Amino acid sequence: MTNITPSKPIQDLLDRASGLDQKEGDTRLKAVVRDLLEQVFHIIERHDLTEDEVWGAVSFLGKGAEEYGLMMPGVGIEHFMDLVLDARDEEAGMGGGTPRTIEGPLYVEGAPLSEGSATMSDNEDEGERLIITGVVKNEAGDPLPGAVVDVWHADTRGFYSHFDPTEQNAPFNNRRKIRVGDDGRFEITTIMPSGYACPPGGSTDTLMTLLGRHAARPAHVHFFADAEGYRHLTTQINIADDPLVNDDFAFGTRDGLAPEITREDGVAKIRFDLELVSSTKGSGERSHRERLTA
Ligand code: MBD
Ligand code: FE
Repeated sequence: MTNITPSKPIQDLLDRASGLDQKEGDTRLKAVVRDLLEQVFHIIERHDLTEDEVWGAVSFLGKGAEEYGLMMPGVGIEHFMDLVLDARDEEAGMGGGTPRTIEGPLYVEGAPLSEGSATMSDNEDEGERLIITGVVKNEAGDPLPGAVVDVWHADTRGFYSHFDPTEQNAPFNNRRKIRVGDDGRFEITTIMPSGYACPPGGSTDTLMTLLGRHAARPAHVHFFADAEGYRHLTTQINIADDPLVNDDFAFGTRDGLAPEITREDGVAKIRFDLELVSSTKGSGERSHRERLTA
């Protein structure tokens, strides 16, 4: 193993490559780019990477670009961001509420809005009927009238509308927004989703295979929750009896996010309350990541 990265010529190279010797440019970005480049240099040396490996990595990252939305959760960065945000909230004395967890890449802006309750399914889907009820409330347990929950999930094959390789999902099938009334309650009538598997042979699937991992998620239902004066919440419930519930390739399962399922007359029922934290106690609005709008 060589170790030239700490040497003066390479440290000078890093300074120049990241524009530290230039007046123009973005100071914060320069600092980040310098650290990033130094890590890359260090990794190349530490693992004795060959030219072919370096260019192979460039090619992989280039071809994989359209799957970065899957790669980020797959390698744990999206979950890590949740843990960082948790730690920042905690540090500021602003912890609590329903745990956040990853959004994933499959949200679509523009779902139909209804009051209090919604039937999610537009497609005929021969699956188990599922009813999810809950209350949007604050830390004191008071309901939050006017709060909006935005819900999305896969169909019984694990496919989402707008991302369905078979194109059988109607636009906004299994995507709804619900505005809650004075009691804070929402009721979702839908069909039990299946877990999600990354496109076979795609970049993420390939990377996971090379890491000796699988590329699948347990069945889950995504939520955004927003109320005036409260911190935005991005979360999910994972279906507790899915075999992958604690083996999610995207690390989305967290304590408190796999609520009990009860079954009555062939209908599965889940109770899931969304507890929001006062935004005078927190940073968070929803991230401005790129999203599909339809
Ligand atoms: C999903 O449905 C998802 O929620 C995540 C995080 C990654 C891939 C597919
Ligand atoms: Fe998902």
